[in-house]
Amino acid sequence: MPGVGARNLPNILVTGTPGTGKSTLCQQLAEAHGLQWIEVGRLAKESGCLEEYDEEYQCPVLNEDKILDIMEDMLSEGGKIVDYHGCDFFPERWFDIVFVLRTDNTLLHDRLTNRGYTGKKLEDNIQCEIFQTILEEARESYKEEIVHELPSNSPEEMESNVDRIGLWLLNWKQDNGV
Ligand code: DAT
Repeated sequence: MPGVGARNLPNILVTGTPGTGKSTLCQQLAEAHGLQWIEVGRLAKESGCLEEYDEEYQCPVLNEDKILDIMEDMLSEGGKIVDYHGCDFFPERWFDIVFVLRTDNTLLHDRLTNRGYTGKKLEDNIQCEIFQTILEEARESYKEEIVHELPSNSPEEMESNVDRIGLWLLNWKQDNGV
């Protein structure tokens, strides 16, 4: 059976609170498997999808309609690994599997402090992880069976996540005759 929308390769969504390791994981997977890594934050910046600065949340507001238009053609090809700290505004049909990275609060606090986050921005992101906001968002937005929580506390867990997703990709290719 061909994949959803007859894609030749699947699309993978990697989501989670900032600092949980999305970029690190996606970069390794892209290099190992020839997937195209789409960093939504970077793409939004480069393609003029960031609007006025939100003083409260200390980040620019994303024009969701505009970025979705830009991503549509890319995603319909398949073979993409999408990296973003949110997941509820993407069309459900885009993704074959969704991974939500999770990190212990104290470790995350250190990672975000090293990144220069302070004050409300730092506290909001830690709260986001404590309340598993992104995991809930993913479970509400996609079929439960395609949403997987992955611990991302140590280099060993990162390696195991890379291996696990690589194996899933191999199985997908076999199942779809690629
Ligand atoms: P994100 O893209 O989710 O914001 P990142 O990949 O930039 O996160 O990682 C943030 C920092 O934390 C970076 O210095 C790498 C480190 N890191 C990420 N995942 C890790 C892990 N599983 N073990 C150890 N360090 C990790």
